[in-house]
Amino acid sequence: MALLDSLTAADDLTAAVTCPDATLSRHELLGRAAAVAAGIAGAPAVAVHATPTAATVVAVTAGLLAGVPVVPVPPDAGRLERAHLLTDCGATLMLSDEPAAAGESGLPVLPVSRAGRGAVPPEPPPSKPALVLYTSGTTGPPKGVVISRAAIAADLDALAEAWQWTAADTLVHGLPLFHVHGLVLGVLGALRVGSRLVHTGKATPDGYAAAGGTLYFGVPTVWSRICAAPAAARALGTARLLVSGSAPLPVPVFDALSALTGQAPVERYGMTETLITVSARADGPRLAGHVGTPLAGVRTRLAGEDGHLQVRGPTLLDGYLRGGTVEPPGLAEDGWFPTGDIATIDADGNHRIVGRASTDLIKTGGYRVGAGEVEDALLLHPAVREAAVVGTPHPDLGEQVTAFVVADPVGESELIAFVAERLAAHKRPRVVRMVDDLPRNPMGKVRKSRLKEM
Ligand code: MLC
Ligand code: AMP
Repeated sequence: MALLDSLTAADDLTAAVTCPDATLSRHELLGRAAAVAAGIAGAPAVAVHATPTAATVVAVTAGLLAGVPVVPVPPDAGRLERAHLLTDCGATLMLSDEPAAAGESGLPVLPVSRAGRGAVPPEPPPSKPALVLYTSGTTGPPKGVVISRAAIAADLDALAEAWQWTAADTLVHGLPLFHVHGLVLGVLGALRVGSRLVHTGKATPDGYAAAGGTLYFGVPTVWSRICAAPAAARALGTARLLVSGSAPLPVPVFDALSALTGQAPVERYGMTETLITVSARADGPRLAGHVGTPLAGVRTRLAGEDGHLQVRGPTLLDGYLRGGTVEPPGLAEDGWFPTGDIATIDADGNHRIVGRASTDLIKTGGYRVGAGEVEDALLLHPAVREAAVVGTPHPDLGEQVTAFVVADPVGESELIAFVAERLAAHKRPRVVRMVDDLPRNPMGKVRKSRLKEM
């Protein structure tokens, strides 16, 4: 079924999407998005100032209706990051109700919430790119991952099957609308399945508890905070399914959530490049520390002695955006995508993510942060001579961004603020440690495993 078929078929007047700024019925969402779509038709790509609002839902839907690739831009992206995204992605317009949303890029900003009602255009072909999601690699600035309509449709249908997700559900979450978790699953999933969506603005325990949903999405940090607020956790006991993903859910959080809500969470695993590929099922076992079995249509295998997880199936990216063209991803010789994660698979097919192959990709609060991008930002500071960034264990965030810096006299908070001005908020180091020199191997490469131990 084409990506938007179910949305365009169900043109009803009941509340479909509730965000802190507005509630929209499907009729309102579709009409408004169609009006915006008419204004962007034929654009090479459109940027969206991706605040957690109904305006963002309208803007993204408009891009999908028009068949114009949507590039969600983190609202807190620092100057450097915003400039990189907006030049790299080739967007000629930004959709937002905030006139200043395009920053210094000079892109024209088209408002979305005052749009009237337009006629729904015909569905674009499934092979067309739907989204360009920017995500960090180990080095350099974030890369644009091009994701087709067909990949999204395949992933959402497989998730709906695994989770018994239907139009009778009310989905609740408070995740950012510029990544796979909050946007693809959290918005497009609800629109495709036909379930109501309540976005809580911020992912707080009280917000989740008050929303009265049947299906909840969260990253492990959110679940850990909910467990620390037992009254809120107990209020989720009436929900049908609590889903965790984007980072490892610590076993003590799995256990606490199970005890407080009376049900074990469903864990699932994915990546920007592959969408969600492995998940526990609504009708299957939910094992702490495990992320379940491959979704329908997805195959997985372990390569090499360490158990490098590779995946293949209909949900993979088209490629990375490079210089205006889509460059195919580096696949193993026989077409499998190397995830960079190390995993084990038990006799029943249950997957366990053991860790990442590279120390240069950090997961903090569910956000993926490339060490190289933060190091590059630190090195722009005139006092900084050398910088090495690693993830170190953090009880709330999983990992925290920790920087080791060789520098002329400069305050740690000055360096943190310096990064914050250039990159998104969660990429700021939480800790900066001044050192006389960095541990290096005989080739001169920084020994990051040594830094992690310090
Ligand atoms: C943060 N703060 C700092 C700081 N870092 N202050 C000083 N120095 C630093 N280095 C500030 C923040 O700005 C914030 O301030 C306050 O400290 C608390 O920050 P926080 O602890 O990070 O919490 P919070 O803002 O509440 O966010 C936690 C969170 C968030 C879990 C809600 O991290 C989040 O939404 N994560 C989701 C990421 C996600 O969706 N990933 C999916 C990727 S897709 P203030 O003033 O703002 O309160 C994917 C595929 C898949 O992975 O499998 O799903
Ligand atoms: P991102 O591209 O931001 O989606 O990050 C993808 C990475 O998040 C994966 O490569 C994993 O390292 C990690 N990840 C996602 N879901 C899980 C999970 N359930 N358990 C452990 N790690 C996860």
